[in-house]
Amino acid sequence: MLNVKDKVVYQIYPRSFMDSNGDGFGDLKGVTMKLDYLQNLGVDYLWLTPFFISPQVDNGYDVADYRRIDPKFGTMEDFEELAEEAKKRGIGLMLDMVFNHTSTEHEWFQKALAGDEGYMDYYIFKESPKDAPPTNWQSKFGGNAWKYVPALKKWYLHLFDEKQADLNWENPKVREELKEILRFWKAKGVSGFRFDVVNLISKADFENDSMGDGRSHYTDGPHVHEYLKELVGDAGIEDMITVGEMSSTSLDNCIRYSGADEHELSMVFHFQHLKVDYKNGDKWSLMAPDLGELGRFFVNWQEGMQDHNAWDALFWDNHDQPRALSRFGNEGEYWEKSAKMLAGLIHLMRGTPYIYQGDEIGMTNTHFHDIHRYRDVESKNYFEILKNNGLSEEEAIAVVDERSRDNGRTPMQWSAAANAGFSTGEPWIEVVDNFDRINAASQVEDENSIFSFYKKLISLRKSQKIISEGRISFETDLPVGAIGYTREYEGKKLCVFGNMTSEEIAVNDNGVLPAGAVLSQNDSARPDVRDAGFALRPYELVAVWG
Ligand code: TEU
Repeated sequence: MLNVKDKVVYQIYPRSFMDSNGDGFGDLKGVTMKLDYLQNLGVDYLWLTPFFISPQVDNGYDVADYRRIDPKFGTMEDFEELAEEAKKRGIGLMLDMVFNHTSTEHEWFQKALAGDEGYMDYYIFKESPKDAPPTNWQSKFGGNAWKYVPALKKWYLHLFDEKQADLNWENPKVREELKEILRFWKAKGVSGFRFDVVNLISKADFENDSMGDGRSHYTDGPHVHEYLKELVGDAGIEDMITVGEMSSTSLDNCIRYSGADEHELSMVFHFQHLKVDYKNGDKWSLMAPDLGELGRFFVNWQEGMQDHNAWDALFWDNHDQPRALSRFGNEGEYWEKSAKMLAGLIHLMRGTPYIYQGDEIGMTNTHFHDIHRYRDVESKNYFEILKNNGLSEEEAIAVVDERSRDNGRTPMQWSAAANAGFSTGEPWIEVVDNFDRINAASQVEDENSIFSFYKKLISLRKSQKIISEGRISFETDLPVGAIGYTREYEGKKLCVFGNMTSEEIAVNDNGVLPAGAVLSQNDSARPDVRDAGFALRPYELVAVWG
């Protein structure tokens, strides 16, 4: 298997990254225009979220043709140019494969709708009276997960939007089709793949869920490991970089998805750390982050994955998440410090770090406060659901402001120019109004900027094997709000502490800190950190080598 331990991936949401033709919509040529910026940052791979033909009901996660490029994003020539130019700069491309479902506009689904039984078997159609869906499962975007088709007198399953129909992986023909798609893109020279919600592909049964929303019936299902091994093996992608997005998964399953000897994936995304501010586990119920829970998550998963030689993707943000800086950091007084602390905390851990576009310059949530300024299907659905559940407009929008996926989807803030330098036209979604202060142009040359701190973290991973290869063990007796761990490699040590609060936190380390270099957010030495019992300043990150 490919060694991914010293690699860093940068995630691009193309529609919001850079618009080359002024239509307000980011495109592939826009990505090519920014390759020098990405090379300067020092990343190894770009994960591009879907740019395939799609009605864009779920921003491209509803694919209608996996081999063709949506004209909104450009052409196949644009893609080839991007791949070639990236390669010249030592950067590989990872494509996003949405294989749990297709758009209902996909040719396969259209044939199914026309009554072609072969293609009906590509999806999950069930019989049930027209007023009684086959099960009580809930769609992840709200409402029942089944849609009735009168002409067929059948229901089809959609775990996401009703325009996203779940594929039937039990059908070997479906699995063959998907392998062919991987072979197609491999032949185009891509370096790897990200697999969307890939732990949902094997449905256990189609029974009512008496306890919950249905997820126990299809999450990490009975054949998922078998199907993944088959897909990866047959498509010949075992030596490529691969990452699976795992929804509501377990440590045991992640150990299998990414275990060194399992022949499934290079690594996994999982989300337990991004649910620590969900009240009673409900994304749409606000609560301050439970930092004790966050600390326990890191201990259990980092050490648990290590114990079984499995590998994590390290990330705070992606296109489905509010900005971690707004969520766990501080947008005001400690904007810069908390952005750097959050970055350092995960970049020095065991796993492969992912940077989501804009994190490297400290981008924040939208603060739109008006449902009409939001674009995401999930945000719009839940705004209505919250109101139906009795919340006032004001209360509902306050929740959407905190939790909307659009928080991570606003245009990349390149400069203080109009539309943050993203587009000369009107952007498909508004730019956050802090772009005059928070933008790439003001940071690239500044050696104390957030951007430069990310650059340093990336180059450290490449020069210090203790970061890419070292063992990790966590300090479990720190006060809540502080996270601390030690990496060890060939007799050397690296101790890392982060303060996730705006209060000082006393760390009693009994003088065990090693006597080497110190990294802190301002790169100014902190000689006092080696005193037994030093105080971590608000949002401070301290890393000490020995
Ligand atoms: O997301 C999967 C997923 O379940 C969550 O990230 C979800 O969007 C969120 O928790 C809802 O609260 C993936 C993609 O990343 C996302 O953009 C797609 O909408 C989704 O799959 C369907 O393809």
